[in-house]
Amino acid sequence: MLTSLRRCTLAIALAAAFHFALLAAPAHAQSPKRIIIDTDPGTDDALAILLALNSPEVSVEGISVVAGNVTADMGFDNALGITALGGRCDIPVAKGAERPISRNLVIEPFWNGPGGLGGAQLPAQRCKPDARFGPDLIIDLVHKYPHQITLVPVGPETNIALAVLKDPSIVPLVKGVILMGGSITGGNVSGAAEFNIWGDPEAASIVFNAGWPITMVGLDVTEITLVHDPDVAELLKNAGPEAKFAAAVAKFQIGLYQGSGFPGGAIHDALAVGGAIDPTFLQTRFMHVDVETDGRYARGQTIANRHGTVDKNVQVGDHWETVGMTQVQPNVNVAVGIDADRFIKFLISRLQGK
Ligand SMILES: [Ca+2]
Repeated sequence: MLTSLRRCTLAIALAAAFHFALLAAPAHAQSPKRIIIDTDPGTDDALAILLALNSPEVSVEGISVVAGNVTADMGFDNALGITALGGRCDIPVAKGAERPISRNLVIEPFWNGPGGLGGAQLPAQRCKPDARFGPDLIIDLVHKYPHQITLVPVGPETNIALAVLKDPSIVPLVKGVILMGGSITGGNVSGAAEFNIWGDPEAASIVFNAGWPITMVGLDVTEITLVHDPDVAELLKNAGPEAKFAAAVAKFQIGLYQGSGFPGGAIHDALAVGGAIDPTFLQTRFMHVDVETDGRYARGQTIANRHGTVDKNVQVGDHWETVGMTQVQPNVNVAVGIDADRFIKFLISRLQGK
């Protein structure tokens, strides 16, 4: 009895030591996680891209641009400028879908300001564009690095859905998807829906039902993770070109959101990249999430099933009766909590640039 107890204690101690060693190892000591950013830059997109470019834990293998916050043309030009600013013209940047799959395009000059970047000025230089169509770049890279690519969509899901429709064989070859979009506690473009999902709900439905591991970083966490004036001041200390640009974007976000009743500026997309870099920023819950594509009031809502069941009803004579419950399978890790202060400190330190 004592012997087996000692063995058990030793096993637990060894397991704990191993676990601690894993936790203690800096993330960048392991090989970088390969990511593709699918983006509509876009103010917060710009910060998300710069965060990734300044983070050794991830290797940005490609950037695909989608229409959303701004037109695909404007987003493409911005993406080529942001990668130039980050000194990373080795990264392929490809233009993708110019409109949603079956909806009119709605862009957001109100929320993204002049140039789609809140008036922040990019240097004049641009990287050379990749000639491929955005979804084709995604397909090529997933086949080049099977089981290694994490997709980080931070705009409407159009490019990702088109890639899945064109080549479904990529689905089991993708390591995971961590997307900015959705909400389970109310929307921002409507009472129900968040912009990226609302913009192309049919595409989002394809992505959510594809069968790959998904983490949804939605308004539930992005609206409580805000930058403030002292963060801008911190960025401007000994600022190089990247930090000056990031500070201008952050300042725009603060003004914009404070005008909407928030105590600081949201930087939504940066959280998806942050979650790819270090998943411990987020607390998640595995739930079944459906995307509303037919809604009268709820177009683009991401509807999470808290209990993992729906009622089972059968017809009895002229009416129906609930006779039990049917299980639904979870498909999405929903971010329900965030270590906001730690993330903002991390973000600002990385945006200080090289
Ligand atoms: Ca975006």
